[in-house]
Amino acid sequence: MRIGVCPGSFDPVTNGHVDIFSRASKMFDLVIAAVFHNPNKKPLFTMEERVEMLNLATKDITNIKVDSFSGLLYDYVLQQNSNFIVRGLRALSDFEYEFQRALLIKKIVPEIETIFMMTSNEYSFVSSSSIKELAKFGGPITGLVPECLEEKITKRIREKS
Ligand code: COD
Repeated sequence: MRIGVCPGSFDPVTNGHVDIFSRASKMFDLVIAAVFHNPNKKPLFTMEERVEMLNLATKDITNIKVDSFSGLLYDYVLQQNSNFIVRGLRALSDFEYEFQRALLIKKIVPEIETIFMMTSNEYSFVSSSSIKELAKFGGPITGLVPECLEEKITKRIREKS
């Protein structure tokens, strides 16, 4: 069984993320959307909320599992019996960071391949941080995040601002 792991913070999940999951689901038997628990960061949404939101956002993808992990990504990938990390690429700035990480992981665990998927045109400018900034100042996030989560995301961002 070919398993692809899509790791991220997903704070919050955007349509750019969902687009990557959906396209990856056509390449793998199972896609795992894995939320990283970073003890050094204070996210806008708790781990449980991010997992729940991902479950709602991906309800139409039949071969996806939502999970969370802490520690090193490559350990998690191996624990899941996978050899594939799937990452999305937007701008050149993504490339530099991703390139270094992929090479580092490859050096430590040669059997793990990192696969990069180009962002779709309509989501190339979408990021969790831009959603947070936009909503904070009253901008519209319609079409940038899953419709079923729009209200929850807007409400939380405005409450915390
Ligand atoms: N279009 C396409 N792809 C997108 C878009 C978009 N609009 N927006 C985001 N993406 C992609 C990102 O490029 C990324 O691939 C993925 O979606 C998730 O994005 P984020 O921003 O939610 O998550 P990140 O990039 O902050 O996640 C970082 C990790 C949690 C993966 C990383 O910190 C990690 O692996 N941590 C574990 C510790 C570890 O192993 N460190 C590395 C040692 S080498």
